[in-house]
Amino acid sequence: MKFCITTPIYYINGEPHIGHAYTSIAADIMARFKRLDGFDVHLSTGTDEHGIKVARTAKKEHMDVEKFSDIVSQKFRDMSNEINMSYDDFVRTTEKRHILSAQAFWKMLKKDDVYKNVYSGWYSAQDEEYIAESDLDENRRAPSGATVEWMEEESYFFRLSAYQDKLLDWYEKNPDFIAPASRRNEIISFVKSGLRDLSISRSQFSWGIPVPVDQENENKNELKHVMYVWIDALTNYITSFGFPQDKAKVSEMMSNCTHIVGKEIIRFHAVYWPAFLMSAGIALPKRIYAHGWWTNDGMKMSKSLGNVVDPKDVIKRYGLDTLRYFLFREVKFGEDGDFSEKALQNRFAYDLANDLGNLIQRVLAFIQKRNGNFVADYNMSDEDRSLFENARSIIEKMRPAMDKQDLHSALNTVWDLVTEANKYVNDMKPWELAKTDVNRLNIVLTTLCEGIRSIAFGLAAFMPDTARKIFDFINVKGDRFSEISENFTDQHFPQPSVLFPKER
Ligand code: ME8
Repeated sequence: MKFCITTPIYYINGEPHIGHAYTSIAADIMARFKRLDGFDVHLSTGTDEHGIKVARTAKKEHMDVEKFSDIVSQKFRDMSNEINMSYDDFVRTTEKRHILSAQAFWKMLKKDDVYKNVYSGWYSAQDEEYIAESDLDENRRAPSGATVEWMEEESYFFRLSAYQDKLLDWYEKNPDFIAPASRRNEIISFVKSGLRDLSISRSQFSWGIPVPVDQENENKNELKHVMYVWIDALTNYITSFGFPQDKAKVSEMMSNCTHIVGKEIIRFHAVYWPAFLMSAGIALPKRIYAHGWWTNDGMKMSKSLGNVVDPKDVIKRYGLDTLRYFLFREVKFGEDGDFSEKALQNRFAYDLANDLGNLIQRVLAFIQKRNGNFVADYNMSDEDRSLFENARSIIEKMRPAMDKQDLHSALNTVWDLVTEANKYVNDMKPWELAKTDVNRLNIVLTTLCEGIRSIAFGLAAFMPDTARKIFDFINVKGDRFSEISENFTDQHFPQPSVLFPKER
């Protein structure tokens, strides 16, 4: 079974920060979970490099825009590696394969849907978005707070107005297409309020993909257009699926594809993109999930305020898996969150070092005291069965939550098992059984090892390094959830190391 998942491709006008890392880690967790569950996964990410915003930033830095793109795009690739993102593809919109793909896509739009006219109106370069007069605030700024500039130029238009009913029909027939529900409602009322045709090319600057019909008319001395940066950017998803080569494969991948985006760009993904795809005759994605926004100590993160959280910094001080855990345990995925050092410290000390770290240490160090030899025994009593069964069914419990992108509930399920296992150690007192009843001791340790293995599988998508260490402590390969149902046999465990050392 195919499972495709994407992140937005990030603008390269600034450095990567915790917000970008958040989306990329979320998509990575979903991709890893599905791989462990036996799916054929394709995870794509990348950088959005064209448009007036990037061209102006490069100019401000006195750099050639191509060179500038290479440097900043590389920083996003570095970030993807630093957060241990298991991407299968990294698309740059300046790559030849993408330019060809975007041009082929343009040509597939229904002829009637594209026409030339003059655009006049407001444009926010910061958002790379056309802003309707009625959407300007009292200071005549875009809803995002960005300044707008008047634009008047010849432009190609996409007949978005013709897609209003088709889109509403699609949303109704596919109730899971947009999530969470609040975003779905927001999009439905936006579309119901009426759709205006969308300007899809720019003629006053050149940092973009040439509109193919214009390129073909080169000799005829026509005004040249480049594609509007959003039609260029959205096409990246099918570029990654091999468009325009094998169109059947692209449609198959699209219909198994989930786009993960921040809530501020849901309209582009849930309105414009499906309309473009309908026009081009390519399958729509399966689902679009919009998550919330992170602030820093209650303030919007911005370069000018100097309060942007750098993931590298957090990783250096607390470790990568602490960051990956914190982001999805602290805040329900889909809602806004506030980043605070104190909250991060608490999660590290209580959940990770104390609950999880101690459980692993106390059980596995105990087995070490017995020379690391572990004799499995499955003659369990009712009191052992409860933990054993919860351990064996952990993935079944996580699956429905993961399928709804409810990462928070899935992670809570793992923590319930951590709590249950800790309580079981306290109740069963293996250190006493060692003196009185070695048979019972073997059963208790077997039950605990089952618990630990399941916890590691539950965490494997969220905290891959930590899970790997735990798997190594208990001789488990850890590359498929199906391993959970294998019985432990008699074996020798290596010395476990401390998972979350207090001093870093
Ligand atoms: O919008 N909290 O790129 P972008 C949570 N190029 N997520 C955040 C965040 C925050 N504070 N800040 C950024 C673009 N993000 C376009 C996308 S896709 C075809 C083109 C994340 O660099 C979140 O996923 O502005 C958001 O949607 C994305 O970064 C915006 O990245």
